Amino acid sequence: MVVFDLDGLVLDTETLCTSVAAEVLGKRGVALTAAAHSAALGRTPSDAWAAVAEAAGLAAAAGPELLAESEPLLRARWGEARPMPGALRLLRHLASLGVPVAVATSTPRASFERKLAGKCELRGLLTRCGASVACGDEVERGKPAPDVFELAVAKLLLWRQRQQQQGPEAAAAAPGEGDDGDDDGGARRLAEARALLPRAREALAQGRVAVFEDAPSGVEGALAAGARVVVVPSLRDRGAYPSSPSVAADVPSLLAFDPRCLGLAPFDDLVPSSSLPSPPPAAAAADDGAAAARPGPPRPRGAVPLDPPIRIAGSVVRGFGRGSRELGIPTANVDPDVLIAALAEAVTGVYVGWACVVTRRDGEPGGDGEGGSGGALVPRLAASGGGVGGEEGPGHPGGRDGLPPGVYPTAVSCGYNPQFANAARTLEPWVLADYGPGVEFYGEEIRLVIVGYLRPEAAFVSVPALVEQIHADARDARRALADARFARFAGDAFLTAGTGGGA
Ligand code: RBF
Ligand code: MG
Repeated sequence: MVVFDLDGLVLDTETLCTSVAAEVLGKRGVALTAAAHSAALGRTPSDAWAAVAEAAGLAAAAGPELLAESEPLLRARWGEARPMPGALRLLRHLASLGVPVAVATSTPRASFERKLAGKCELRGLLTRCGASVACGDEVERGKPAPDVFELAVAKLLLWRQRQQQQGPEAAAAAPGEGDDGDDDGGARRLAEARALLPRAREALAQGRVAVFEDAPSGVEGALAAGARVVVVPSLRDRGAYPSSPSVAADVPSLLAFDPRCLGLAPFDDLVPSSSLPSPPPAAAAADDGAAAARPGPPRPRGAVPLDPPIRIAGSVVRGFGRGSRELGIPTANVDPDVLIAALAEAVTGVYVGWACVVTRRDGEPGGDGEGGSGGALVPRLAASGGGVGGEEGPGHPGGRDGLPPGVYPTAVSCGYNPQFANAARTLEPWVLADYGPGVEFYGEEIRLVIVGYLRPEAAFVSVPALVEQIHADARDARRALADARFARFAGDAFLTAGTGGGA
């Protein structure tokens, strides 16, 4: 049995919560500090706002006020929350294996419904076992108490009991299996599930339940319930997470999770990348220390397909200047504000994708990437040679500085560059083309369709070892992008359309 947390693990609600929290705190002249964020993560809304109020040094009464003020703002925006990368893939895999899944969330039932409204496949996968969803308003104590995890398991046991009594079809279609805890059927089912709590605790104690969590309070609750825990941290502060032998895996992204660590069949969707031997192992991985200390089974060489791919457009900003000067790897750093809006703070890793650079034709110097303002945006090629399958070679018309237009294979690094312990997250596409000297993208708009995940970010024994790994990533990117599953995205309308409207 596998139990999923929702917020920050399956759904990117973090970005929304952070923006609304900043808004309501801002009115009081207070900023959302890392400590407040960390204290609130994973908790029920009233616990979360109480923690934020306390961390911000506000009066105790501010907690309920902040809750009341934020609730309508969030309610209107839950639909915007996107699935976290790798969540659908994992849920599809578990469904194909017939592994029962449940949800244990701090969110109240009504918010759960709003967050998943319109996300039919995700909702279907999360609720396929008789809607075994335990919500924050169905238990006395929220996380870090174990209650909501125990209730989720009890709901799964109830589903299984019904299946055995009535056969699978009847259990799936049983009346009263709606999710609404308010109607009589829902209330009766909740009572029936509660009656199974002792058996749920037994199953947990026997190690038959794995929980996926992103928040320290959730990890604590899952461990207290006796579950094996897969930690996919939303916070960079490793010290915030309890450690325990019951932590089955600690991965920076669901995309890096290998089901074999729970004794399940591996994924079979990897797009083959480099045929070369694996690069030298990382000495340490600052952004996933626990995972590095406990290496799992060897990772197969290949890229994990992102479905849907991640589409990002933004202006190119100056990075640390390290890329080209120190490493010989000229990355075209994307505007950090675009990155913050597009991908949850916790999303990091090395990816492969397609890129094109878009130039303003009407003499607009590009500036701050206000896509759509000013003159027409014309896709052009970033550099010469090495285009799609080598077809965009010399002689292709257009572009300035002799750089023909086109779409290029790209290796993308997203994260905190643990080798250099950066404080801020960067999105650094390395457009794989033959750069002439002095080619600059600064101020221009880059469009990216990120289609595959290669590996977690890491720190290496030395900078040359990092550079060697980055070159291996580039080879992996070229090889994987030649596969039909990735190659087709070179023609993605997001890249080829001539108008703005990116980010
Ligand atoms: N930086 C790291 O600290 N760890 C990495 O694992 C890492 N992987 C990268 C992979 C690729 C394909 C690229 C283009 C960059 C990577 N970087 C990584 C970022 C690199 O450190 C960065 O480009 C320079 O520090 C310049 O800012
Ligand atoms: Mg969470």
